[in-house]
Amino acid sequence: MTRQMSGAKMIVQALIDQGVDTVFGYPGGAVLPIYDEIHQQNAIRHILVRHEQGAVHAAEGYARSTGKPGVVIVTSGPGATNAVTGLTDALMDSIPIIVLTGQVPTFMIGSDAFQEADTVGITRPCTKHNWLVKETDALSGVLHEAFHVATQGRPGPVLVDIPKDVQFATGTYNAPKPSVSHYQPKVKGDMEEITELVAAMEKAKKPVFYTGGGVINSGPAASQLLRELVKATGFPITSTLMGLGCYPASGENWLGMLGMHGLYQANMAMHDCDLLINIGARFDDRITGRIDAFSPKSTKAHIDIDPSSINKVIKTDIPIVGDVGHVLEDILKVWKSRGRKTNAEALSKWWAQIEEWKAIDCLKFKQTGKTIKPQHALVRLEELTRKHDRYICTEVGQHQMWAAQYLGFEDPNRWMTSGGLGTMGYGFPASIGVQMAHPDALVINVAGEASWLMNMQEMGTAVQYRLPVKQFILNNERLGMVRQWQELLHGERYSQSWSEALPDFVKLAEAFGAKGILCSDPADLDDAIMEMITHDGPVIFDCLVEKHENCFPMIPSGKAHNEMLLGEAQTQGVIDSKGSVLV
Ligand SMILES: Cc1cc2nc3c(=O)[nH]c(=O)nc-3n(C[C@H](O)[C@H](O)[C@H](O)COP(=O)(O)OP(=O)(O)OC[C@H]3O[C@@H](n4cnc5c(N)ncnc54)[C@H](O)[C@@H]3O)c2cc1C
Ligand SMILES: Cc1ncc(C[n+]2csc(CCOP(=O)(O)OP(=O)(O)O)c2C)c(N)n1
Repeated sequence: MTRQMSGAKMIVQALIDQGVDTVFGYPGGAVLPIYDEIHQQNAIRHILVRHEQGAVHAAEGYARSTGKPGVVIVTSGPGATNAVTGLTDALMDSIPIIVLTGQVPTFMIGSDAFQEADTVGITRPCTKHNWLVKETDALSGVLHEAFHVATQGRPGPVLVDIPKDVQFATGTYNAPKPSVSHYQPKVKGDMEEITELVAAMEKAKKPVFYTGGGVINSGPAASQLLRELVKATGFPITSTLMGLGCYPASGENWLGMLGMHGLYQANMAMHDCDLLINIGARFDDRITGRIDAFSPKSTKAHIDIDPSSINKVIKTDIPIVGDVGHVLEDILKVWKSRGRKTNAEALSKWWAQIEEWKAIDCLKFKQTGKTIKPQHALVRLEELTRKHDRYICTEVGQHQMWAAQYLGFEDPNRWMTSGGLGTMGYGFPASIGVQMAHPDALVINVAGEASWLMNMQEMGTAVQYRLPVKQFILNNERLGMVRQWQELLHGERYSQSWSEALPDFVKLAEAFGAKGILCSDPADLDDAIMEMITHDGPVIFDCLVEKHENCFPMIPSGKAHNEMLLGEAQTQGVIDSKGSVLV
């Protein structure tokens, strides 16, 4: 169906036709025609953030928690440049985002016009694809293509830069048509390679599933198929930070997260396994540690929708390009048709070894004295909230790793964190995006005080839209993760890692018209958390915690999986594969 309308109207129409219900944005001169159209309709809700970085992270939170793309509208120049951190974050973590930027009129491009920036140039390296639209007739086609590119294959951020004269002019609007795009990523895996993997699974003595964000990207059906495969084979399963929830934390075969701050048993299983099955993960350096010592004895299979991910970091023996959901379905079919075989005797020995590793209890800690340990705060938060319809966001630092370790995720899309870019300031706006998508859910952002301050202006957004987001700040008055590295790796020289001149968070909450809660005594913690979750508006929870607590386990960068540092409670030191202290 085609219709004549202005470019600005086309933008709103295309969003409606793409099923968008919410956009996050901030107006300015170069997008005023679009905002004029937004004002005259009710189909799409616009959320006015307080900073464009906040808009993109909110859209990321919306996208990750729903599986639908997030949409952002910002103005030219500073509006676009403020969006760059969010775009890079979404690119690193494969989050589908469509960012629409205003641009100076086409006839002024290149003249150093007011609020002109080379937005497509600046964002080319941090988007999956971007477009500058110079003709109104081309606009609707580009907008539909933008949604297709953002969501198909490996998801990611895209940007459409739209000059103001293109927004004002009248042109032909085309409704979206299925399958007109040239971009058609391969979703079905090659059956020969799938059969090779199944044959390896039948023989494996020490297999492990290493799963990641790709399982979440593939959708809830992929997580169900993964659960079926794990149950059917009895293999142990671990996951990256980005994959938490793809297999339930309460599941029998769960080893916990792996990697730099992963669990002892997960890292040891990765190191000692003979068959490593990577399902939608990308061999990130927080996982591999020292490359030449990474899982040295295993045959490696890698299922990934992005061919460029395969062999990028680690050489793979069985590469399978395809969508996790499709490939898992085929693996199960082939495995069942060949008689559902596994090497049961070897597997039971493998599990016995894993149980020994688990017995080290690498997350053990002692809550003693009058100061709250951050781990204890999270254990109590978990206990008091896990039965709720709960979504967790985080900022970046120690609190993020503790949240990954001590909170349990039973389902996909419940955990929003900045993994690849590690963007302090991500969590608060992300929690706003999540709450917009799930108005009745309990949405908690586990934060460090330093990260949280990076986008604290979004308190205004939370209050304006009555979003009851809970900001659970583990306040150690330190840039904790930086301080930890300085303690362990830089001779305790604490260069610039203090959070000085901190605000009174209770007064800050009140200044915005929200509720503030201060808690410093372990004895008050449960009541204070209950007060937070039962309050029906936004809350800043200032939890004063132990200042010099370190996050363990930790694999120092450049070390191997079996060279983990453990905390005092587990015999601090570097331990070898049998659990004995090396240094
Ligand atoms: C302070 C800090 C500490 C960290 N420590 C750890 C740690 O200890 N452990 C840890 O795990 N991480 C840690 N991280 C996160 C880490 O940096 C990476 O972000 C993370 O490990 C990457 O996860 P992933 O491999 O699952 O990849 P993702 O970034 O989620 O990538 C997903 C992969 O799946 C593919 N894919 C996407 N969609 C599909 C689909 N539909 N089908 C098939 N494939 C698909 C993509 O092409 C990509 O290769 C830390 C981050 C920070 C900030
Ligand atoms: C935007 C940005 N700047 C710097 C860093 C480097 N960095 C990683 S963690 C961290 C400290 C975070 O402190 P806080 O938010 O208080 O959390 P904590 O580690 O204390 O839990 C810093 C500075 C980063 N990840 N992101």
